Amino acid sequence: MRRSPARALSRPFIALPTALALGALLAGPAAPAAGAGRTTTETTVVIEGFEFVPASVTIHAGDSVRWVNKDNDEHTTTSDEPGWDSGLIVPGGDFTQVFTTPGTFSYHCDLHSTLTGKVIVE
Ligand SMILES: [Cu+2]
Repeated sequence: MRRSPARALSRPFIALPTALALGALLAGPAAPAAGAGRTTTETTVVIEGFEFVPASVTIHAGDSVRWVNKDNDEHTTTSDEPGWDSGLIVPGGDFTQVFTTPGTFSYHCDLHSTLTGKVIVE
């Protein structure tokens, strides 16, 4: 009985970023395209006290999530399914991932199995 207004999103907005994201997945963290001029939202997740805060974020396709490590230990943000892997994020470091495909994406820290979170892309 759930309505899914997300389905109404027009696909032309998703097609190009998807291609870019696929490239990013293959090549690792990609530098943001300079002057791309797309209007997107960036949501910040703080890694603090060995937790992702907030542990669950909801964004729209085309938006990005930026993880900022405020712990004194290294962490990663790594999708449970094949998707993205930040590699080590040093204390004070950050990592940004663009999400172009609607869905629910669970992730974890490769170094600390108790660190888990999810990104819901509408
Ligand atoms: Cu960790």
